[in-house]
Amino acid sequence: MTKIVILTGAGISAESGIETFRAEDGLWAKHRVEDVVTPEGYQRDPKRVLDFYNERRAQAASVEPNAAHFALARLEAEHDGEVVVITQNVDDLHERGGTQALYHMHGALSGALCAVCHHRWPAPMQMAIEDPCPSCETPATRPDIVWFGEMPYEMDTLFDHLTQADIFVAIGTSGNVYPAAGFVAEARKAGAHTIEFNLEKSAVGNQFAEHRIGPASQTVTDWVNNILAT
Ligand code: BV8
Repeated sequence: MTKIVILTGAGISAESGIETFRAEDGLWAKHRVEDVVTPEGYQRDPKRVLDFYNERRAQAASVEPNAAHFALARLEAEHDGEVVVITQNVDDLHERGGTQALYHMHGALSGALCAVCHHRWPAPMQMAIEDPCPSCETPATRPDIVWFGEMPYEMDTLFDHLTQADIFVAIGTSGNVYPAAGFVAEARKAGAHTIEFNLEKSAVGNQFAEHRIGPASQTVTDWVNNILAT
């Protein structure tokens, strides 16, 4: 019974119409990272940050999961071993594609967090900085998202999954951001077979035993079909 652990990045959502970070026309071409994906940026100009995530929350709500999301849900439903998806993405396309065992290690657009008392609640579609926290009533609302310099969620659990993986797969991630980019090394150390699905080799591509180059909607679907056929 092989356990399969899958890490996904912005590239798995690209064919659904959600821009990635590092493509020429991507998010980092329009916004400075330090302004919108750091706690300092939020302190400096919370409205700019909330607007950035309001825009992405609206975009995510307007697109659909693609064949790669559905293929991963089918793999989880039909594979006889455990399948776990760890996503760096904050959209809800894996959920809407049917994946159950899912970790949003960088948080999710669907979550709101109080920057003062750390209360969490379901995010409204549009966040406003004057929204009072439902718990402490301070107007300090922020998206429940992990910014640079903040600790990704459930890291102990994620490392447990990595050490138990028989197959570790990374789909649509450029391998620039840690600790996610270090997962392949952890999985290899534990003896997993490693496969990278991308349009090109990522920054940690040399650490993978196998590469499937092409659009994830095609390469992931083909991979799942032949895993389930054997
Ligand atoms: C932490 C928020 C510690 C959500 C994000 C020096 C060395 C090592 C590390 C560091 C360092 N200096 C600083 C660090 C730490 C830092 C980091 O890694 N910096 C990098 C830039 C060097 N990391 C952190 O700060 C992390 N926290 O380390 O905490 C700590 C310790 C103790 C106590 C407290 C803290 C937190 C990192 C999380 C930051 N948040 N986003 C959001 O707004 O979305 S990062 C953001 O970029 C995403 O979340 C994602 O994780 C990340 C990478 O993006 P990708 O998903 O890879 O997307 P990208 O566009 O880059 O690539 C897309 C890929 O898809 C491409 O390869 C492309 O070819 C491919 N593709 C495109 N289309 C397709 C496709 N593939 C297949 N099919 C297609 N159709």
